[in-house]
Amino acid sequence: MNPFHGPIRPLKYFLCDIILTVCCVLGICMAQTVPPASYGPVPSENQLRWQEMEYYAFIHFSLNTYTDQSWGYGNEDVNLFNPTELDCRQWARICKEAGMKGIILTAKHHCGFCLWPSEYTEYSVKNAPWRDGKGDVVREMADACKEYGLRLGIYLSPWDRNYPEYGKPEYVTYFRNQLTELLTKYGPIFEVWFDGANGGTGYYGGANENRKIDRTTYYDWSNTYRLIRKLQPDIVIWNDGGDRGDLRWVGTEAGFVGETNWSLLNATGDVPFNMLHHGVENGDAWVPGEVNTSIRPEWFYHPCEDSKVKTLPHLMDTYYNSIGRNGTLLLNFPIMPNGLIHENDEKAALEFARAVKEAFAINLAEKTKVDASNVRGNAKEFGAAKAIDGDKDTYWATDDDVTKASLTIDFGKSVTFNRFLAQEYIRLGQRVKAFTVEALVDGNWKELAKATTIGYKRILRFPTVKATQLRFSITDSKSCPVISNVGVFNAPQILTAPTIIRNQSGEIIITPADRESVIYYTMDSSVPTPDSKTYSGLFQTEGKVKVSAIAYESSSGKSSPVSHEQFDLPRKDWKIVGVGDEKAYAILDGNPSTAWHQRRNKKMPIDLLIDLGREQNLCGFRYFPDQGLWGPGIITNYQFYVSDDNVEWKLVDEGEFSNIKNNPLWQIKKFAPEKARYIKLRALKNTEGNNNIGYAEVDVITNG
Ligand code: FUL
Repeated sequence: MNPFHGPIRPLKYFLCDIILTVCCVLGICMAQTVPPASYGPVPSENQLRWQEMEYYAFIHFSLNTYTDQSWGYGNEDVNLFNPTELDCRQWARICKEAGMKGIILTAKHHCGFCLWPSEYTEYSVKNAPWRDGKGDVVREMADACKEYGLRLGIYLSPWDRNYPEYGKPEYVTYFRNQLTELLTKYGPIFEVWFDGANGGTGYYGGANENRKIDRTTYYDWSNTYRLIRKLQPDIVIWNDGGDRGDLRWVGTEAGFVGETNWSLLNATGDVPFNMLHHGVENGDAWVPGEVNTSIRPEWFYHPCEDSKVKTLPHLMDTYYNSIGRNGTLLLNFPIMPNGLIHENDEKAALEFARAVKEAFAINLAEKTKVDASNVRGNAKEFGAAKAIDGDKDTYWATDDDVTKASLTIDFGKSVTFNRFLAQEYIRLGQRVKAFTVEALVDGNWKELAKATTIGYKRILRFPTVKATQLRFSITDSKSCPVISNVGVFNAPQILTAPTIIRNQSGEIIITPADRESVIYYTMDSSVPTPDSKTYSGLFQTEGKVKVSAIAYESSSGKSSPVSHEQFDLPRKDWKIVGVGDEKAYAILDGNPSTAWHQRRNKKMPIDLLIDLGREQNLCGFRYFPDQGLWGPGIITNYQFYVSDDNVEWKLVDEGEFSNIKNNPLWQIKKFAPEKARYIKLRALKNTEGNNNIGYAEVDVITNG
């Protein structure tokens, strides 16, 4: 009887079936040993080369350096420019020692002053006393970069507050002529940087007026880009000025990109903040994020910031939140009036470089036993071992239909670690949408971290753990995952400086970042040590005070950097007048993370009126804008009034808070001394162009 209940087939057909089946199986295997096809947009060679640079410098230097301004108006005297010790080799040496791969120089900032002797304007180094008008900072920078093996980049501000024709088509020709000079006379340029700022007002050859342009059309970017790519085919274009370049701004100058960070955007259409910050998951163009931030609060040099250079913990956070989140890091050095980088900035940059090197010195994943839940076609060339072979051009990949897969690292013994690093092979696109990291501790899997995108590089931090195995599980991916590298590290702990605030009652509150450390503080400007006073809870102060504090960990004997804060008058008796909202006192609570907004139905100008309780000797004020990312209502143009009686008001200061939108720092304004009991901060304009005004803190500066 035929067991298959069908007609009996000749033996030769069975043989054919077997051969066919074997061929099919082999065929599938062979198809799967072909590398994965690319998925979605992929980087260009220029973008890849740029991404692999990871870390490079910004240099801010111009006439602002001599006027203590953030943005020059365009009428500053060229004679101010006379750096007596200018040495681009010092800048290059520091950048090189700091592990950077290039330098982007502000060849022209918004004030229009040119650091090279442009033949198209008189507003340049050629009319400055420096080197008798024969100097060229761009040339010296290019030579120094060459000597130190660094790549050179150029910042050329599209907004020019000096040029008389700014706003007319003639300026676009001028701008392109300048670009041509910069892109033809100084060797290879790796990146060109077009700042999007356009405050409108300026000197403009003496017109002193407000000039509005449409940033999406005025510069005719497509033709400008064509010119750039013709002159420098290997360049990448950064543009925040209304047209998609090769790279994108990440929506903040504070030094971080979103935890979810796609290197994609849509080639056309608006790019609101959330897209800049996170990219667009299904964007149709490869436009990766560059995190630009300064080593001090401001971009240009201000002597008052010599003590505000970012601390090691701050810079390490920046590292993890930029390079560790699929971004590059563009870290700025402001140049001093003498033409050098300040020693504090150098020290901070080198300390930062040492700490990064130390954190990633030993990859515990190297030479371990790795295994993957799925390997493309079971082929060795796509096996898990390719993710730990130190070769950026090999990768672990799965079969095409797999979007969830895990890779397990068996250390073969118990090891201690607190960092995990992963890299996708981005030549084939960015794919991973979600992943977890677990450790095998005492025979049980324990989740250490959960994250979303990977991209070129993702680094996760978690509390130190001791484990024998680590499991990296991709839980969602747009297409089969392609992982070129994984790493496991044990980074030394770095203590973060405590925060110090004084609340409205005059109480000092010191908070450590790490709850287990002890706080020591001083109030006489001396550096606190474990022999200083121990902070055991808030304490009352009167009058002006200075507080310095450290966090100290007795088990390791390590201390944090020192925090310093200086407080003017206590604000106990201050009253916010006429708003009828208790929440408004967030402005006076000393806490920079709480804010209050004026009602939106008010019309501009919008006033904030404060009764100081009694007459004070005023000589300035401070404004700290709402730090929120959404609709912070930051004041850009202001007037400041004082009064004895809340009836007669005197205008004592007015102006702009330059660059406050991108860099919402404390704004400090001084004016000629005035005795008064009432103050009024009048907002004339905000960053969003509406009538919502936000304040985190407002304070006064007094004489005596
Ligand atoms: C900003 C500018 O307005 C700042 O002055 C600085 O140059 C920074 C890098 O970009 O938008």
